[in-house]
Amino acid sequence: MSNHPSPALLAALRDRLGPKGFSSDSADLAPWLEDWRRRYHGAAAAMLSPASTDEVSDIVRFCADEGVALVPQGGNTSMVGGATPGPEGDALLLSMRRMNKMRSLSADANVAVAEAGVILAHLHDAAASVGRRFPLSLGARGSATIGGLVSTNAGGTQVLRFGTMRGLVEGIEAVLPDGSVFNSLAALKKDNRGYDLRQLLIGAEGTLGVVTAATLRLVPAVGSRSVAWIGLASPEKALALLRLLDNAVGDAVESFELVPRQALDLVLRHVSGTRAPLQGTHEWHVLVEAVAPMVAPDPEKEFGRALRAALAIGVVEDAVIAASEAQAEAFWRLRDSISEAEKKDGPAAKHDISVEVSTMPRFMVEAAAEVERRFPGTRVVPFGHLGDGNVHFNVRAPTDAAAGWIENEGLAVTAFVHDLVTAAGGSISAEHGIGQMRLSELARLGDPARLAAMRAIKKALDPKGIMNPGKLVPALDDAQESLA
Ligand code: 2HG
Ligand code: ZN
Repeated sequence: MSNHPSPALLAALRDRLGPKGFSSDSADLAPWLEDWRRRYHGAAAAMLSPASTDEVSDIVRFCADEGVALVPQGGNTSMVGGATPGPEGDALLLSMRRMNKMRSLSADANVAVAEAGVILAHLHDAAASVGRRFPLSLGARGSATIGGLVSTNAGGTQVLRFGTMRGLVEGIEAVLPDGSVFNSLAALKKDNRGYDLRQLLIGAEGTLGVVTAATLRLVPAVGSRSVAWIGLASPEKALALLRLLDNAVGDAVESFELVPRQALDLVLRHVSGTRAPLQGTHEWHVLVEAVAPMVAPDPEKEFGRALRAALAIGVVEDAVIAASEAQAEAFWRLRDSISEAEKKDGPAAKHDISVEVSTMPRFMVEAAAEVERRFPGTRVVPFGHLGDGNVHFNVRAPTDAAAGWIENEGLAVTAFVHDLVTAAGGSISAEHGIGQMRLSELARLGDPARLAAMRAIKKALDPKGIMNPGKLVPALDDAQESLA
């Protein structure tokens, strides 16, 4: 249990950070004390907004001295309440948004060094300005920040070829829970000096320290891209198509996103200016993006040829290749709006699951049938990153569900889904992390050896428990509580 910040600590922090770096004004704090989904409402005595690593280091040192907890936050786009403080009000919110400098950007070295508060879309623009690209992308790219993306090992819609953040981070600078600065920004291809602290900090959700900057891998800019919207009969057919495209155009396929008819309907109903790309009705769709660097020989032709072959052998029901960048963007808007449309439509028990890629089509269809049978009136709308074996297996509440469905019946649905995933050898959190939302489920279903190791690492690096408490690392009694 952490301590409440004393007036002396708050005064010292105010002095150190100045007016731009310290606020205890409730109107300033309010938007940052609630998560994107409006599921978690926290409290904090102040919001600290450092502008440099030195300031972060002093903040952490001052707080460690008094045993006061810190909750790091970037763009506040966590899907699992990972950046929202608890309701007790004894933690301080540590906003990293003012640390938003690109420290360096080199097309020759193929890396960018970005501070934690750099917004993903700004990194995309910066990389493009030197003829390179940072390949990871997601719907929240206009507000998600590098520190949060690193700390959650973010995935998104472009993982297929270049991997998650783990595969794209080449160096890290972080402030550890005693205030010391871990500087490992050098992009060393080989480094065998023991435990890889960088990898430990990636995906640690701020529980082992605060990421202040990262060295990120850049890849060649897009020479041309082919974006297609494809209608098909089943997830099995979708996976067959992915293998077919793999053979035809290799790793040019960078996105392979599954969209069920119901998810498309939600977007068309709730998001203005959207229209269905295909004329007929299809139970399933995939959005495919194939990218070729500047030098590739006529990739569009190969991609079109492969799709026509898929159509001829019945893998695909119908398909349209975007005829312009504007049309490609319109296809992507349909995909990227699913979360928003779903939120507008009503309550759902959300799940972010993975199983082995080859087993996902069958798993998701069978699991959806079992859920709908066991919980009459629910509808499963699984969508997302089929090419990564990761779908958002979201279960919509029955239309006549009472208020509070998520916190009541929804919990039983979640336990049921997670039991099925665990039995299939999969993960209950493929890309969104654990935060506070999945803590009790991780405690209930996590491998005991893994949980014991996580607790031991947390205790060793953060003995006072001041870094983002109540997130990611389950306490021994966390299996009792649950929130979908
Ligand atoms: C996506 O893939 C995001 O669109 C959000 O990870 C998923 O809202 C969701 O369940
Ligand atoms: Zn996703």
